[in-house]
Amino acid sequence: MIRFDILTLFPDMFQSPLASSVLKKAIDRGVIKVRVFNIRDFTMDKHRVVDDSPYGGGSGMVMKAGPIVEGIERLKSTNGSPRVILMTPQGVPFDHSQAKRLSQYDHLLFVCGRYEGVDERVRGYVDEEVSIGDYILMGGELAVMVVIDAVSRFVPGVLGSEESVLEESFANALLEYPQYTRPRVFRGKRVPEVLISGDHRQITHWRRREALKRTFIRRPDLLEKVNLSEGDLALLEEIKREEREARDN
Ligand code: 6GU
Repeated sequence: MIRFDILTLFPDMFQSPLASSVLKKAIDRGVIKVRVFNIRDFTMDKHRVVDDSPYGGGSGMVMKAGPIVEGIERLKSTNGSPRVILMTPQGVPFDHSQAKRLSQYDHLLFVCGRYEGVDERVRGYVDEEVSIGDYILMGGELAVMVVIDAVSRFVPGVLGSEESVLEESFANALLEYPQYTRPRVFRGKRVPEVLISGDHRQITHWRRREALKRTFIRRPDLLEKVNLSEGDLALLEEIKREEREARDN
């Protein structure tokens, strides 16, 4: 079981992603628990102000430290010791290994930044900062959903055992091989013969080759990090030769 708590100015954004598909089932089964808290509920002033203009001038608004820190401290005092994560484009890039690492905690508390940022003094109350890529989102809300989805895949009981094995594929750092289902011919395009052959050794070989080929063409950077077998390296040489020939023709 893993618990995800979220501090956000927009709790509504979390309703439908958590009410669908695998995450909903995991929540229903009690394997993951998600609670969403409105930062505005931790304000102390009459007008429940959560942001203000930046000292030193400039455009936009900055999220005030007070309500965020109050929220973090209140959730800590009532809920043990969550790992506190600030969602920001300035954070550590999120990837497969980060997802696996975060899944080892039993309690994560995400703080969603909005607007032009949060008061710098919030940083003293967070354990780490996470970004989901090199682009700017309106806020951390969608990024938190991405992180919860990817982390949950590593939590025992969220996926079926077959899917869990599949999860190894990115650790194995290759892109997936092409998949097909019925019909055998779709608008003139046939399913590769080998997949209907019933020859499982051939199918495994074909899939490995296609995975290597797809990775070589689309994400050659991934091949740098992966440990390839002698057989894989031989296939890769074949693939490279084919690609060269295709280009030269
Ligand atoms: Cl975590 N937040 C925002 N606002 N933008 C992002 C991001 C996070 N990760 C990538 N872009």
